[in-house]
Amino acid sequence: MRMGRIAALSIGIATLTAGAVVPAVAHSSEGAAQIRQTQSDSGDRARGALWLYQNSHYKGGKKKITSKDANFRNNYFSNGKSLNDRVSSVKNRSSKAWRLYKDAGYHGPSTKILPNHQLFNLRSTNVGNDAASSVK
Ligand SMILES: [Ca+2]
Repeated sequence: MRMGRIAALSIGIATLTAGAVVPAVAHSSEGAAQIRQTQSDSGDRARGALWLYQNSHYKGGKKKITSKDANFRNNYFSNGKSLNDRVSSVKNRSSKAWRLYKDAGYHGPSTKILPNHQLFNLRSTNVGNDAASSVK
C-alpha cells in the first residue's frame, strides 16, 4: 500500500511539472491540438484527478476522485472513513477545474478548485470544513 501511494504521488508531481509547460506553448491552434493529445496519454492529468483529504494540510485519509460524484455517502477515504462531511483539504492534480458542493446532487454553497491548485484548509471557503457532499 505504502509503495502505491508513493508511486501515485510521484505521478502527481510529474503531472504538475508537465502542466507548468502548457500555457507557454498554447499560443497556436496547432500547438494546442498537440498538447491535448499529450494530455490524453498522461495518467492523472487525462482523467482529471482530484485528491480529497480528511484533515487539513493534506493529512489523514485520502481519496482520488476521477469523475463527478453526486453523493459522498458511499465513498471512503484510504483509512475506511466515509468521505461525507469530512473533507478538509484538497489537491487538484489535473488540467480541469473541479467544484466541491456542500450538499449532495451538486447543491448548496460551492468552492471551485482551479487546475493544479490546492487548498490546505477548506474552513475559509464557501463549501466549508467537514461539509462537502458532492463534486464535479
Ligand atoms: Ca475533515
